[in-house]
Amino acid sequence: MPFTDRARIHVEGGHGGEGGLSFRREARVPKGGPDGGNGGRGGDVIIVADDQVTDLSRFRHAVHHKAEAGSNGERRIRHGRQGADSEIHVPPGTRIIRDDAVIAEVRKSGDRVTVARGGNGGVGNRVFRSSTHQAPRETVPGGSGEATWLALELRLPIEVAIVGLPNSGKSALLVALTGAAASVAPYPHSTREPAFGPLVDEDLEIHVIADLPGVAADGQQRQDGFLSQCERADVILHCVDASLEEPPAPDRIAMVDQAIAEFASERAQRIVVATFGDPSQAPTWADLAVDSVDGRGIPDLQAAVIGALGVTAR
Ligand SMILES: Nc1nc2c(ncn2[C@@H]2O[C@H](COP(=O)(O)OP(=O)(O)OP(=O)(O)O)[C@@H](O)[C@H]2O)c(=O)[nH]1
Ligand SMILES: [Mg+2]
Repeated sequence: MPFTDRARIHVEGGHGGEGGLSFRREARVPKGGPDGGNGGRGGDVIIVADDQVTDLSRFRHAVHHKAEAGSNGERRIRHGRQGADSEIHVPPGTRIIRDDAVIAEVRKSGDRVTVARGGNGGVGNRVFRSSTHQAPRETVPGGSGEATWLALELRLPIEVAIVGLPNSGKSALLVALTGAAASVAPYPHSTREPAFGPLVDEDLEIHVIADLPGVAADGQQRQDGFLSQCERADVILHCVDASLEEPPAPDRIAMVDQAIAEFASERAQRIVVATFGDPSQAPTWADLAVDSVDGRGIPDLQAAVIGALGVTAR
């Protein structure tokens, strides 16, 4: 299933169990009293962050999530059982949105948010008994569970985002920096999904680098792209093909900067990388030049990324 970072789901708490209507019937007891128990509460729908879940693709087919109903109150003052909660497992970093507003976010594995409460259990006729009202037939029905549509949005916890125009060498750079098995090909849009690779620093800490497809050749954001995933990145590696003359590199840089502006964090450090470049002569518009195919300039870039992460992470 293709990587998916957005979903729409419908959630509904369980219905409350009905209040019981019943009278005690015993041999030789002429007037049995009311003995209907209360209904059980409906279960809640709870969103749970789970690091075993990596994206939201499962919600393409799992749209409706309903918790179990409470069971009905029964004779002999037996109260209904509470309905089981329904847990929806999502990746850490998922935002929960209702009516275009973010209502919650589950950040680390184990975080939980109740998104639809179950209905209250009904009240059985036993409760309505009084000295003047010996044989009540009143009950209160179980309440409906809350129901709503929600949007889910995954923001990956990536530290370094690689962005750039199609065919600018993003995937080749990811491979050179991390050894990831990303698809590298001499035609635009060969990468359809984000690809990830680990960059290991001197303390053997792993930093996740992601190749984010998503800018079209005209600088527009592609609808099927994943540019918004650069939001959490501390470092943005902006690939610019140094072998291309037209449009001029500064114009190409501005196009991509504009496409990521709505997502990139203000504190993110940006490194402009001249790909297809000569590391001994970085162009004036670039911070560094590399050749991702023969690996020249890559160790310097790795050091620059780790240095930048150290500054951002403090
Ligand atoms: N010589 C040289 N070739 C490169 C370099 N970077 C990328 N290439 C080649 O350029 C072509 C495109 O590179 P990709 O890494 O697939 O480009 P991309 O930006 O990921 O492209 P899309 O995913 O299609 O947008 C491939 O054939 C790469 O081998 C580089 O620094 N030097
Ligand atoms: Mg690619």
